[in-house]
Amino acid sequence: MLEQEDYGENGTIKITDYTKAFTIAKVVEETLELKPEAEEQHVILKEEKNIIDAPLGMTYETLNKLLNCSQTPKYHSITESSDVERTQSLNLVTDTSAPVATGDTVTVGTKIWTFSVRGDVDGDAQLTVNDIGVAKMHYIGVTALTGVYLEAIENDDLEGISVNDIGRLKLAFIKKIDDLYSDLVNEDE
Ligand SMILES: [Ca+2]
Ligand SMILES: [Ca+2]
Repeated sequence: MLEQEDYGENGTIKITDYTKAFTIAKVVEETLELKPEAEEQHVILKEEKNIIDAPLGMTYETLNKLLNCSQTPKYHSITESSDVERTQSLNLVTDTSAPVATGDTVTVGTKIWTFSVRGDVDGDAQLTVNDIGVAKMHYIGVTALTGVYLEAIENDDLEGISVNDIGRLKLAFIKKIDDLYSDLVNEDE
């Protein structure tokens, strides 16, 4: 804390003690918050996991409008190289009209959040038969998904991957439900 005597006549701070000088150094805030309207658009910030949930098809542009960041956010997407080793790298997003995919990131200063797009389990920004396949492999224990990829399957109110989560992926894929946020419908309809 600075005491009254630390201030000079015209409000300037007299640095007599360097430990005080450090405490008044401006801390660069690196914050990301969601605007109130984000929730109704199914964008959810999972603070403790550094994950942002987004719906299928949402573009970086749209997402960007729902974020309040202390600095200009930068978006990166995973692209796979065409070389034999198929290495993956994160590249700066230049086309903001493209949809966000599971595994993409947003950076504010030095802080990074990763996107999990509900239904996009394999990270290609779409819900295809492959997503259902990857989800099933996880469910039967052949592979173990983690992080944003696991989060992308979670689409009912119960925590943990159940047959219902997989079922809802299928229903959305065959368009029996409008999207992964719809209430369950009668499959016989
Ligand atoms: Ca996908
Ligand atoms: Ca679940």
